[in-house]
Formats: sequence, structure tokens, C-alpha cells
Amino acid sequence: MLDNIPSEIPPENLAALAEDHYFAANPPPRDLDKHVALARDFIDYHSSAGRRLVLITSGGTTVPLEKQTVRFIDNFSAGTRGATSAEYFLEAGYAVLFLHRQFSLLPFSRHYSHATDCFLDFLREGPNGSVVARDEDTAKMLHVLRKYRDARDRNMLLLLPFVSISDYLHELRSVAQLMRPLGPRGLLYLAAAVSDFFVPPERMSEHKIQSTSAADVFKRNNNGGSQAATEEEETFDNFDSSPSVPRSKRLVIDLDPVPKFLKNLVEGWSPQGMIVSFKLETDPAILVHKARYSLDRYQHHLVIGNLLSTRKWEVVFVSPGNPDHWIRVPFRKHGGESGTSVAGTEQDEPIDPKSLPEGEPEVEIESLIIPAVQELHSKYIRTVEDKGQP
Ligand code: PAZ
Repeated sequence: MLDNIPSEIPPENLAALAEDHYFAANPPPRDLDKHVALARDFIDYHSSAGRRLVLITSGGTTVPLEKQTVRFIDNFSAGTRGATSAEYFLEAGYAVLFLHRQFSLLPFSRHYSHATDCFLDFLREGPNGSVVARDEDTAKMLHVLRKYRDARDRNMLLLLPFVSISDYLHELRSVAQLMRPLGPRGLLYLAAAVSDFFVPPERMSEHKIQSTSAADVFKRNNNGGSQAATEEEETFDNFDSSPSVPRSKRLVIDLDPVPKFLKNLVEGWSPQGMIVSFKLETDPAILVHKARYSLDRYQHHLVIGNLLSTRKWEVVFVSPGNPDHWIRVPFRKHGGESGTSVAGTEQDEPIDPKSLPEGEPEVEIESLIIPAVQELHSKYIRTVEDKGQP
């Protein structure tokens, strides 16, 4: 972290200093150069066609505890929001650069992965040793396959994976900087669930963190220690049933805050693109306040607030100069009279999760979010083009 900041550095330069420090200290992902080359070609292709392009970030980031990573901290995000949004952006004519957590949900294939059924359950053996879709799944699978093939064949979808928080930040910075030629036609839709904390490299163990001191004793013995000490140490480990584990045997993880780079993104990396961030909370009482605070602090264009328990049913749009705008999928109140439809934008506070029906909504909320974002993006482009700047 930035200890010893020289007092003569003006506060407005602190963000740049934090950026330089973070990116110098945390190594880039191995494939960054390859990804940058792919992203550059993709962006240039769509930029010269005058097309809108959206960078979607999706899925969670890992926080490695070791440099040769065996253990890491992770979060809940499966990438549903990002992958589903990508399909609706493609539908709306956007080229989509999909920066996603490796092995999280992908547009189109999401319909058949991470499902309750194994994907093999959608298939059966056909004539002459062929493999075909089950009859009841054929129509939907063909529909999804055609859309996927169309997006790929027309070079409208680029998939770039990341794993850790530092991979994510390196990739985001590089891709956002490449988006400059798009001007206001570039849209950044930051739906990834990014860790707020990390282990800085100077405090990260190179090798797997040990749960016993056997390795220390091994090293000591190699330097002339005794066999008796080895046996004594090896029998004591963290899996002992002793109710009170001494502090020396615990794994205490000390995390630093991840620098907030939204300011750098807004002011430096992608100064002309429209920037949409997401804010996730679990406490309904603070959601709108936190979303508005983020908007005021980073001065970007839209914060989409959502609650963990209701994120597939409602979100709130918080944007400069506009009242909070709730978007909801129509639903019938759980336990309410049949036909009682609660929907729309009238209710201006979070819905009670207990009133929601069981299971998944019939409508994907992204089918409502993307047209609303698209409308704001159109306004944004007009404003920038009229004024000559955002
Ligand atoms: O990936 P998912 O569909 O399970 O969840 C989506 C989400 C809740 C991660 C996303 O909508 C979101 O709020 N992302 C930002 C999280 C945050 O950093 O506050």
C-alpha cells in the first residue's frame, strides 16, 4: 500500500499514484498481451463500422492467498447478470466484449451449463452413431445455437477470461484504454462482483500455506536438527480436536483494501465512454444511499443497484439529475390472491423478498434493463455529439 506519501503530492494526483503503485506491484496476467491484441482488433473493427460496443464485466474475482495459488477467497457471483445482459445487448445491435471470470456463465451456453441438469441430459444418441438433441429440447437449442453462431460469425462477441482480482484490474484498464476510439459509442457495463480486499504481493506467501510446522522442522533437520522434534511437531496440527486452537496454529488473513479505480476509469482510462457500474448490497435500507454515494463520488453516468436476495426481480437505476428509477419483472405476490400483479416502477422502495414467488422469474430482468440502458446511452451519445464533449 501507499505508505510514506510525500506531503507535496496534491490530492488530485493521488489516484494516479495509487494506480502506478498497484499496477507496478501486482503482476499482469500471463495472457494480457494476447488479450490486448484480440481486443484491439475487435474494437478497431467495430469502431470503423461506427457501431456501438459494450464492455461487459462479469462474474467474481478471486483473492489468492499464495503466489503459487492453492487457496483463494472467492464470492457468490455466477455471472448470470453479465452473460444474460450480453445476449440482450447483442439483440440490440451492440458488439459485446465479454470480460468474464473463467468458468463462469457465458452468453448462450449459459442455457446449458451450471443447470440443474447435466448438459448430457439434453442429448441422445442418433442414427449411425451421431449425437443429437433430445426431441423436447431441439427447438430451443436450435434457436440458441443460431443466435450464438450468428454473433460469432459476424464477429460481434469476444470472450476474454480473467481469474484473480489483479488479473481483472489489468485487463479492465487495458481494454478500457483501447476503447477510446469509440468515443461515446463505447459503453462500459461493470457487472462483475469485484473483491474489495486483497493480499498485497509483499505479504503473500510464495508456496502453499502450511497447516503444520512439519515443513519447518524438515528444514531445521536438514540443517542439523533432531528426529524427536520432527515427530512431536507433526503430531500437532490444525485438525486436532482440541477445542481451543492456539493462535500460532490459526490462519489469520490480513487483507488490504483494493484501491478504487472507478475514478481512474472515468477520468483517464475511458474518458468518453458511458460508464455503468453495479452496486450490490444485502441491506435494503442502504442500497439507494450507497448507489447515490458511488455516483456522486465517481461522477460517472449510471449506478444500477441490486440486492442479493432480489437481484433477479428488481434493480434501481440511479443517475445524475434523475429520480431513482426501479425496474421490476411482473410477479404475483406469494400467498396473495391469484391475479394480484405487483409490477412496474410505482413502488419506490425495495420489495420484501418474502412476498416473492418461489423459483425464478418468468421474465429475465435483463430484458428490461438493457433497453433502459440503451435509451440512456442514446441520450448520452447525443449530448456528447451536440456539445462536443460529455
Ligand atoms: O453474477 P450474478 O448474476 O450471480 O450476480 C450479479 C451481481 C449481483 C454480481 C451484479 O448484479 C452486481 O451487482 N455486481 C456488482 C457487485 C458490487 O461490486 O457491488
